[in-house]
Amino acid sequence: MFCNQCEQVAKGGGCIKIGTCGKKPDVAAQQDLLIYALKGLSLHAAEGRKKGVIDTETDEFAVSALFSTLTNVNFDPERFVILINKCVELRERLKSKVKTAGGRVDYTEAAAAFIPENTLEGMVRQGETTTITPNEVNADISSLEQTTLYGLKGIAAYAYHAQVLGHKDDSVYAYVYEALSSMLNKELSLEEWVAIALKCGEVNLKAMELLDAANTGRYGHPGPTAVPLGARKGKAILVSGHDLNDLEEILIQTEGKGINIYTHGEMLPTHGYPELKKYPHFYGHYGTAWQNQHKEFAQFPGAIIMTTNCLQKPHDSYKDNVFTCGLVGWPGVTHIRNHDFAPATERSLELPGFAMDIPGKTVMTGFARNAVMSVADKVIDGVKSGAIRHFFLVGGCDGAKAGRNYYTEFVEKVPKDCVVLTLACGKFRFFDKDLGDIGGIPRLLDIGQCNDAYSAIQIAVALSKAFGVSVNELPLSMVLSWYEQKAVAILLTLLYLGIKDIRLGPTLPSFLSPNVINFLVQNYNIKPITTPDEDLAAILKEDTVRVQ
Ligand code: SF4
Ligand code: SF3
Repeated sequence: MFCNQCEQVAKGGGCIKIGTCGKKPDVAAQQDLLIYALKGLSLHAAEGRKKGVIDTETDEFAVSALFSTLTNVNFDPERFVILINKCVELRERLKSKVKTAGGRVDYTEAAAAFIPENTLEGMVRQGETTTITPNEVNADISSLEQTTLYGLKGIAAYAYHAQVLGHKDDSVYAYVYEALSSMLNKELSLEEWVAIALKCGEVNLKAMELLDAANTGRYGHPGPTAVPLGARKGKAILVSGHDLNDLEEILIQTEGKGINIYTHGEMLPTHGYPELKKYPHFYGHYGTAWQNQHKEFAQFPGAIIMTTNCLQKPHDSYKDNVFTCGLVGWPGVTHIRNHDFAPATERSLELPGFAMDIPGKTVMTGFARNAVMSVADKVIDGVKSGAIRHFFLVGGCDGAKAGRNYYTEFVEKVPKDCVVLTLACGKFRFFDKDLGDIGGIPRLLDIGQCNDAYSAIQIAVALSKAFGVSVNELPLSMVLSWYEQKAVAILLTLLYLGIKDIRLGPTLPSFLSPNVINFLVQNYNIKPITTPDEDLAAILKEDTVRVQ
């Protein structure tokens, strides 16, 4: 196996024996084979678009399949067998439609006509021949191709959540096919790959916009909400991942059953949505970010439902309490089908639940774009009067590496006249800190999940309009942390928008070649994080220069 798609990549720039994430070589090979099959499908789908042939099932399948290969989503080889076979079945159906419409179907690329073996072992062998080899990794074109592939996986995650709620846009699917089929074209130049990678950022903005419209359209705009970190006496279900639709179903199906619903990890911001927080049994938040689940899930006295990433290998002590749904999977863990959460509900009733009320502090969430813009006047006055000196967007993924303490320390050291905006699971390093407020505006504002990056971008754009300057000229700095491929997609979007001076950590992606890194530094002034003191001093000094 060779995988380098996330920040947890093994030393040497690739996981080659087993993933640090727990991904085994058979699953890695199947993921590679699924991507290969999707590239073949994409040739036909791209051609189909030229002839007006669009197959909705194929479009939705393609993004779901891509999402299933994102870090910490599916570890179950049997599920990949189904996905690979389905991919080929849909490809053949599409091919005949394209042929009927007068389109080209005689591609010489092997992926366009690939037939999977009929056993798991056979597919694994086929997959191994499609795996990228380490010596390809540092070539610049290969680096841009990998960046695009990982960005595509991020796009797929957003597009998947949006399409589940009925929000779709053909430009997103069209780009997915265009980019995947480009990976079969070995004639493309470096410049062409730079354009494809930047377009990934543009299309991701669209996918995030779709998701924002899907979530706010269905569940309302999030508003500031206090979320208890303690527990309420009674039976309990813990919901993790990012999918609001799954959470809503769980809330509906547990109504009146005496079960309290708790969020874990990236589900925390869902407490801010009017159409979710109306359920009286939607109680509070339990635990922190994904990498702490072994400890936290073992202690939770109820059923645990993983709606999306980030799943880690469940320990035997709590494996029977874990349920997966959507694209998430782990061998031997019960998978919820057709939104029927009865197995999880039944399990939660067998488990003890919380024996008594456990008091705890509360944290605030729900400062998405609508909530922040509703106090825009106060924010603008605060900046103009000098009460607010600078905004820091400290956002992104969390992970297990010790270097991620940087983000905790950074937030602790942010001067009192500055505001910290945050999103995604990296916030669990500081989410329960009381940073106080500036003239009624909290100094720590939780915009939401990584899936709400669109909201953060809209806030930045609104501020730039209000001050009549570009986003780069605002007293706003982005200090980001990455782990999986949604972060790659978001980063490409920020570059597409021309955002400069991003500080990125805890390390730079291993799939970026030295020349690609140089390109990013020269054109966007991307910087690796250093120390909180050094970075804060540099940012605030730049500010002084700007104000003068
Ligand atoms: Fe390694 Fe990350 Fe790939 Fe898992 S997803 S195998 S940790 S690079
Ligand atoms: Fe976290 Fe997986 Fe990226 Fe959604 S839950 S931000 S890492």
